[in-house]
Amino acid sequence: MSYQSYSLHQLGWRTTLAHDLTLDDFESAYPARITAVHRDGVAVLSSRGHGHAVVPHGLHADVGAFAVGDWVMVEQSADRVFRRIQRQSLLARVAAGETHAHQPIAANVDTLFIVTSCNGDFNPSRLERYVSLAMQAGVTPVMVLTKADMADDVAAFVDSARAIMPGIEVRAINALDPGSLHVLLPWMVEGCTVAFVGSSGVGKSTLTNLLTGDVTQHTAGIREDDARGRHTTTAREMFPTSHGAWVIDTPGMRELRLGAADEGVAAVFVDIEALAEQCRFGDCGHDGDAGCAIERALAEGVLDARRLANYRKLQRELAGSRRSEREKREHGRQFNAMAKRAMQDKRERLGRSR
Ligand SMILES: Nc1nc2c(ncn2[C@@H]2O[C@H](COP(=O)(O)OP(=O)(O)OP(=O)(O)O)[C@@H](O)[C@H]2O)c(=O)[nH]1
Ligand SMILES: [Mg+2]
Ligand SMILES: [Zn+2]
Repeated sequence: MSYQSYSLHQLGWRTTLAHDLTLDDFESAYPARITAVHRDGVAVLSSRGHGHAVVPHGLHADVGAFAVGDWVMVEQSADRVFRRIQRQSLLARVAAGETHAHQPIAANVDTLFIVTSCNGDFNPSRLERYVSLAMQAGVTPVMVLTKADMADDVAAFVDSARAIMPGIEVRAINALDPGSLHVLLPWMVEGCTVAFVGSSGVGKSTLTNLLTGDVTQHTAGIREDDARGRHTTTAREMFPTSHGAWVIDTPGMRELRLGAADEGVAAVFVDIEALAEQCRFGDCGHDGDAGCAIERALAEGVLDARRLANYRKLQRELAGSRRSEREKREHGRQFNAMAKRAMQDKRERLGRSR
């Protein structure tokens, strides 16, 4: 890895980021970009070069407080994060388990390379989730189909990928061949940030190495029997590329649970949402109701049953996540009310004893 320093422009600074800053911020601190998040602080890059900045306890309280790609202000006098600058975009998922905590994947990303392979990993329902994630965050999704060198019918994979969302960009690639890198170059613009996501073993780190022109990231073969990877990459990290763009490599995901991604899901399933508007009744349940445009499209073969089932599944998940958010808020309200009552009781008791 090189230890050179970068100008703000090279690091991807946008003038809009400064809207969140005051003159005071600039007097005592300087902007830096997070390249990795560690337990005891963050790795940063700035006009001063590479550095490590500790995160004061109060700032770290929130699990998702910092993400790779975040801009932060670092104190001039100490290598300490002063505060985070408002994000332009955030890719986040809901952590596994019952807590529904949001887990950041990467911040300030321009393009999300959604990586899958032309093999058993290819799964349209999972890809619809990834594209929803990008659309929700306002990040451009690009579908990257690796292992094109190993498939008999690459065109069939490309066609299925194109059907995920109208107008989505799809590129098939052999990530082992530096000569095929040109298909990703349109998004490798100076100061822009791209991130790779996808299952383990699809070639995210192989592509990262190709773009950085380095072998910084370890890669490993997949299991022959089921095409599954071995979770080789374990941390998210951002690297410079020879094209001046930034690339974020991430660990392979087992599942992608969406949080409040209503708009993202609606953007991916515009076809189904448009059909629903053509149903005869406004409150159509799309389940045996008369004049249902969705059922008609299914019967005519215009709409794929798998796609509709996934849309319904995602709608149920979104409703679940709205419910859990409401419950969290309600819980907070009950707690506040209880604390207020306790304070009142105490005041009354004190008043009586005087
Ligand atoms: N033939 C072929 N092999 C590939 C291609 N892309 C990746 N591979 C191989 O697939 C295996 C997995 O690649 P990685 O880059 O480690 O995959 P990853 O997505 O980073 O996986 P995790 O870090 O586990 O999430 C390696 O053996 C790569 O050499 C490709 O386009 N063609
Ligand atoms: Mg990897
Ligand atoms: Zn209907």
